Amino acid sequence: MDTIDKLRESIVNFQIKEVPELTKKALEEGKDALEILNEALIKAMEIVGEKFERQEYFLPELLAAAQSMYAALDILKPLLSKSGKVEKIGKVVLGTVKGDLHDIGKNIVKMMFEGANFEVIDLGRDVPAEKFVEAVEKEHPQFVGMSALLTTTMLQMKEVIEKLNEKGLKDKVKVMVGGAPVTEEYAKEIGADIYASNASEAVRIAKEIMK
Ligand code: B1M
Repeated sequence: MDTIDKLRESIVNFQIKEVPELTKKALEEGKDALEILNEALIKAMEIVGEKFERQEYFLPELLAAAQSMYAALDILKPLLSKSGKVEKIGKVVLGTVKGDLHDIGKNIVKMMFEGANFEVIDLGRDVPAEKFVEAVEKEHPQFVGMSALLTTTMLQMKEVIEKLNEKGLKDKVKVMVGGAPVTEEYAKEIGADIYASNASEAVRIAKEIMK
């Protein structure tokens, strides 16, 4: 078992005390921060989700695993969002939609955007449609990004787009959507401009648009 495997296991088993040490060890061994994120942290949360579905894990375990993941993410954050002093290449308003408390994916998207030199206005989680619209009005971003992890809350994305339309703002900003239940098809159906299945893809597409 290499260090990445051990780190993944320690997140799945919420051994939060071991997590910082293993994360630092993986970095010392020369593992790339992005590789650690994808192979240990994100994979661990997939396994945790499967255990929840099989009713091996319940809410407290989900939460403990999420806390363990954050213990690793805190160490990786400066490496993932390291941005030079060069001018920002664009602005993104980002949040998890109303009714949804899942913010790990949104926070990873934020870090990756910051790492690519975008300015990110983070609205947090459980963000009502009006707040997204207000932020677009005030901040004039090139992108508004919404994350949803529940099949029930992804419907909120449509509401935000409708409200942007009502205010005549829809053509002034590119709407980006993502999160586990969201699909390219759904994005098209609700009139979103961009669908991204993961954080790296989200940033790659945004950078292409800014060119
Ligand atoms: Co919950 N949860 N959860 N949960 N949870 C899921 C999502 C679930 C799939 C688990 C399962 O049943 N297998 C299920 C949803 C079922 C459904 O709707 N289809 C579920 C449920 C049911 C619930 C509750 C309803 C449980 C209950 O109370 N009975 C409850 C809801 C609370 C609420 O939101 N109102 C709940 C609560 C929680 C916790 C609070 C305990 C915790 C969240 C802690 C936190 O986020 N701070 C939690 C967790 C941890 C999970 C799982 C296990 C892991 C989610 C995660 O962080 N994944 C999850 C299982 C799963 O997803 N398989 C589950 C890692 C993260 C990096 O991935 O967020 O997908 P993800 O982000 C990716 C991409 O999707 C993409 O990039 C990211 C990185 O590459 N991406 C974007 C995300 N947003 C993007 C935006 C973009 C572009 C790309 O553009 C803007």
